[in-house]
Amino acid sequence: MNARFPHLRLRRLFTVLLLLAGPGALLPASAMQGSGSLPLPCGQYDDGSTDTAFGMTGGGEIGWLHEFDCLQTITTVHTAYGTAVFPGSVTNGALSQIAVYIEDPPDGDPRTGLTRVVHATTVVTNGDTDILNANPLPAPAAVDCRAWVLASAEHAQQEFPAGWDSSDPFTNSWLVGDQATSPNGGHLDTLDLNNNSMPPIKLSDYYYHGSWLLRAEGFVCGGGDDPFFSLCDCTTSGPCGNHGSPGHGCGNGSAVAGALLEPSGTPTPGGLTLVASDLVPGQPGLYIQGDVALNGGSGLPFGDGLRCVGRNVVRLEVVFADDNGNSQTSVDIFTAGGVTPGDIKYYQLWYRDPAGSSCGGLFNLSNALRVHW
Ligand SMILES: [Ca+2]
Ligand SMILES: [Ca+2]
Repeated sequence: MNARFPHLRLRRLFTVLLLLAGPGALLPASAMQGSGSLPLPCGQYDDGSTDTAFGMTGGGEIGWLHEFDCLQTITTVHTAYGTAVFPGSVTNGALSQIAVYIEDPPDGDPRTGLTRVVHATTVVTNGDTDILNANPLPAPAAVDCRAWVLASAEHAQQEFPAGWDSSDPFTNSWLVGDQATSPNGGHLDTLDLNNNSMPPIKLSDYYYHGSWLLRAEGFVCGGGDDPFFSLCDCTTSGPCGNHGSPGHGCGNGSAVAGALLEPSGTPTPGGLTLVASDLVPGQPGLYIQGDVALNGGSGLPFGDGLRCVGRNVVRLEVVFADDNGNSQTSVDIFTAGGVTPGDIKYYQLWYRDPAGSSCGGLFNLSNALRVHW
């Protein structure tokens, strides 16, 4: 069922999985009909209660993954640890990782094509209670409606941190793990999931149908959320250490805070103005529109800043900053951008910085703005 694993490995994995379950807690496949009828909110597959849990026989760090296809931007990941039906399945305070990935091409298989776009470390909290702990991400992940979300926990032998809900027969839940005796020493490589002693495995391949207590929260694709969302700030990613203030682009020669792009008005024909501040006085800037946020909303180094906006880029307008380093658009963005109501577009300002350029790139960029028209 998985040609990538040599036979021995597969047998061992299979054995590991069978031994993993909480003592006596596994349901046979025939008992897994589930309710299956209640529509769940976007970003959630579980019903809030675990029925068993998984861990690795030798201990190490185990990670559990879901794919979500309904969130434009993910801001928070929720997970529970262990299971209420098996006390002692996890240790509070143990290291836990949270990660969000985009997949290209999005084929529903996390063994290929994943790029980690957001990562955080936390600790196991409220173990064995089924309480879903909220982990706000250090930066919102713009995932364009397809993303993989992972949570992990380090654990000892005879512990089972990955809480499993088999009430609903969900079939795309995955596990990955690095065992304590592996070359990585039981530390899960979340950047390259295949670089672990147990690369990603799909639970339904082993006849376990269900989901993790693992949820994602953010801005729903095509939903009635706040039409404006700021992303791609430069608080930790200045190309030469010129990090900006929260919400701003990277520091420039005139403002260490970096340029700030904000909306004014409403996303309607003739109703939206883009407003920028903390620019370089007297210098020109180009307002641009794109269809996607680059690198999952974290941007890519470009000049002294980050390029955040891509695909079908439209040059909206060149505006010179005033003596105070401010500028704003005067064109009708709806028309200039060729927008259709319902579109999601991304905006950014790309401006010159010829005198005091922090990194010598002579140009810089603001944060980006997502607008749901
Ligand atoms: Ca349940
Ligand atoms: Ca893939």
